Amino acid sequence: MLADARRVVVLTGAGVSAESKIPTFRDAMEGLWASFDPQSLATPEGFAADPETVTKWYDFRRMKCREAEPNPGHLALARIERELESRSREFILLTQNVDGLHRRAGNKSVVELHGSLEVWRCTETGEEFRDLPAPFDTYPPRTDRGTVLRPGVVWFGEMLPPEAIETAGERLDTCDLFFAIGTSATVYPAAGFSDLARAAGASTVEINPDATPASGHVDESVRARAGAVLPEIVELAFGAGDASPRGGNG
Ligand code: BV8
Repeated sequence: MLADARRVVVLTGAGVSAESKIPTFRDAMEGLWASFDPQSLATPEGFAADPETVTKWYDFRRMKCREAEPNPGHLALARIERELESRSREFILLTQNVDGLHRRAGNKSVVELHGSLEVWRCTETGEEFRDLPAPFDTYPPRTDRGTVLRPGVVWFGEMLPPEAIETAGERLDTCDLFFAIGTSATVYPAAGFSDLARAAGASTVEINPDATPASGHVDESVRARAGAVLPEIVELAFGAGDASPRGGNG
């Protein structure tokens, strides 16, 4: 299917980064965070109630992501983009992950549906800042004007960036092959993307060691780890080739 596809859409979730030792959303509550519920930390209400704890949690995750490296699953997705591009075919990667690893692995056509840990936004002006020194020295972090910075991620109950939704909708409506990789298919609107792709007539494939609510709706449900099976899929489709990282330091 991949060798013949002309318009590919890939959706990824935290499971793709699990093999880079980045805890998935639920595991992120390890250790000192165990006493907090992610739904309370990843919401505007949680931030308003306790900006110090919420920004500490995000800065802790930002540090973990900077220490992490792309894994074979990330590198295989970067090769898929290169191989399709060299054949003048369409590829887009819609990620729910906020860890920046897809760009570091070399993917260029990436839509960060839920924002990024590297982006911090002024709560007064909305101005965005990237590549701020990590870790912050005070919580919540502030601009040099003293205004509070929030993580540039999409919290539960917040709208996704309109341009991300628009791009995702356009690509899902015209794709002929859709992958959902490493996502629990529980968070909307991304959880509904496999149904949109199917309605557009695309072949749909899920890659996840566990079953998810989407497993019964896709054409192929591959019970495997992304880092193990994606390199095999790429070799089958495009032959042996190099999967060395080409990305900038994101
Ligand atoms: C929205 C960024 C319109 C932040 C995230 C009631 C009130 C309010 C809202 C709602 C409501 N009911 C429903 C909603 C909508 C809500 C929603 O869907 N809630 C769910 C819980 C029911 N959605 C929203 O609020 C979205 N906005 O809808 O706006 C609106 C506005 C107001 C009111 C209503 C609607 C915004 C959603 C974005 C939230 N932000 N992330 C941060 O990261 O801190 S979501 C976050 O959790 C992740 O991005 C991810 O998407 C999600 C789940 O995280 P994980 O479980 O860790 O990861 P994942 O799901 O990907 O699961 C891991 C999978 O990998 C597992 O299946 C595992 O088996 C697999 N795996 C493990 N190892 C591997 C592997 N797979 C492959 N290989 C491996 N090695």
